[in-house]
Amino acid sequence: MKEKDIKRISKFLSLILRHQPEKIGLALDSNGWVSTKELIEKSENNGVTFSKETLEFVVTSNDKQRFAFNEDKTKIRANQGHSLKNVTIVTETKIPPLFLYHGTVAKFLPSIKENGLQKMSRQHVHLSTNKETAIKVGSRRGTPIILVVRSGEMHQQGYVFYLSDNGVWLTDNVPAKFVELK
Ligand code: HQG
Repeated sequence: MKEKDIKRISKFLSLILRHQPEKIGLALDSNGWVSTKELIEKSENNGVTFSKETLEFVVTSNDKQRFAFNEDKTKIRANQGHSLKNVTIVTETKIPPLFLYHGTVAKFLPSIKENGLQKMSRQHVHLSTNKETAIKVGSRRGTPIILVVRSGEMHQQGYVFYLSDNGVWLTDNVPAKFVELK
């Protein structure tokens, strides 16, 4: 299978499983799952055709492990990144490392300095344990700026963190006083 086709299906899955399942007449359950069979059928009805084997390949080969099947692979969901409001993916709170990183771009800095890091259209602020990931995330929008979040201190003060199944640290918001410019 061509890289280009894998990417196209992966992007389509991100759209459907994180943001707009209704676009193809799907509804996610309260934990973000949909029937694998229904996903394949409804995608095909909407002009995006792939087999179960292709779907499995896209899921397992995904660079960020964005998607996951349940045990018997009858259901699939995205591991993080949702903008849909009524879906709960991460439930277990976790103690974060002392510092976490966030990649952004210069034009957002004045607002971040004033308002802290906000979840914007997603369910959570996304943070990573390593700078390299933050550089990649920031690079999606231009020259990356890396921010360091004093997550250990936040935790001590009662802020709650979650860790998605694919290793992304999530929190509701990061007040400006915990954010440092690297
Ligand atoms: C910025 C991708 C102004 C924030 C990535 C970011 C990630 C503010 C943008 C995942 C702000 C939101 C998430 C404030 C935050 N004022 N701007 N107060 N607070 N921002 O896409 O973290 O490939 O919702 O810096 O790799 O960029 O899709 O968040 O630039 O893991 O799996 O507002 O999405 O994953 O953008 O990316 P996003 P993000 P996937």
